Amino acid sequence: MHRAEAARAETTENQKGKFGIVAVVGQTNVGKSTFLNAVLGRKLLITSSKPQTTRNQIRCILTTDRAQIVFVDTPGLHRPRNRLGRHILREAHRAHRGIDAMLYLVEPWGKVIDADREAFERWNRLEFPILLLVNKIDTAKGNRLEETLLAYEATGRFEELIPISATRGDGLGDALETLIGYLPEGDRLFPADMESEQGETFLISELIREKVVRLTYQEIPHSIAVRVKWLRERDDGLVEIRAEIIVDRLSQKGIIVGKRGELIKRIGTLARADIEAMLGSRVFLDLIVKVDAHWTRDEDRIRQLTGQEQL
Ligand SMILES: Nc1nc2c(ncn2[C@@H]2O[C@H](COP(=O)(O)OP(=O)(O)OP(=O)(O)O)[C@@H](O)[C@H]2O)c(=O)[nH]1
Ligand SMILES: [Mg+2]
Repeated sequence: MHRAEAARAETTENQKGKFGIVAVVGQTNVGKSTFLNAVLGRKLLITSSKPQTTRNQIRCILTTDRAQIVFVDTPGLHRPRNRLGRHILREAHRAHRGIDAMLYLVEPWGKVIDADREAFERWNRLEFPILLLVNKIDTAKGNRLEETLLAYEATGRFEELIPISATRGDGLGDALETLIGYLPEGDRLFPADMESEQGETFLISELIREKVVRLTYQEIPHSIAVRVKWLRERDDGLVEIRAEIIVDRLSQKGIIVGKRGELIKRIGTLARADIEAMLGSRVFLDLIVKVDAHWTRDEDRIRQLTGQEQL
């Protein structure tokens, strides 16, 4: 029987749906957020080629005719170099609590990397199934994919090992179907059209942060935060947004503004396009850069500026 037919047959046989909370975990930059955007069919999470793009646990909801899955995107595992890094890592480790399954993402490295071995050593008695997704198979040369699958299988940690490419969309249906098979039966907890547990202002601040992270280098992506100061819908439908890009040091302000204000203008144009797509209305975005000296070293400021309840 064709896979889709089999799935349909199973749905009619088994009327009770599946419900589960699933954490998406792995080293920084392996493509966790890209994978989730692809599965959700919508850009809810920010992504970039720089490490430590995701800073919080972020919950997104996928509802199909067979299942409702609450995916928890997590910050990537990494060796923290400062207080902000340690805060981000703590967020990642919190993701083990109260979940029904875990998707662990790796790249086709050809072996189990040391950082993953260290992560597995921390897992003592995990009471949920873990599925390995080998992402970025479009980049795998020679036998790298097979070697990766064999090496991770040999750790004995995974119920399933599935090759995917989040950017090309390869293997995503397979990954989802296999995952649903491991979820407990249960009723939906959320309305079918609810896609995110995050507030609008958090999503907007993330879209702006994504542009800064993508357009800057070295320490800048790790030194900024974005805060939406206010948001107002005018009678003619235009949404006015005032947001601050917060930097750690005065010297970073000039870099973000750029020569003759060119960089901040580019950040604003790109962010506005994404925010308009998300809100479905025209947006006027006013961005200002503000210095909050050494916020990345102050635990309270870190919590406030990376938090999801900003307004
Ligand atoms: N070639 C290729 N690149 C990918 C694929 N999936 C993700 N990427 C790229 O990998 C980079 C990191 O993607 P993210 O989704 O931000 O990675 P992440 O794991 O969420 O990173 P953190 O949030 O820092 O932990 C981006 O440049 C993506 O475009 C893939 O299947 N193939
Ligand atoms: Mg991410």
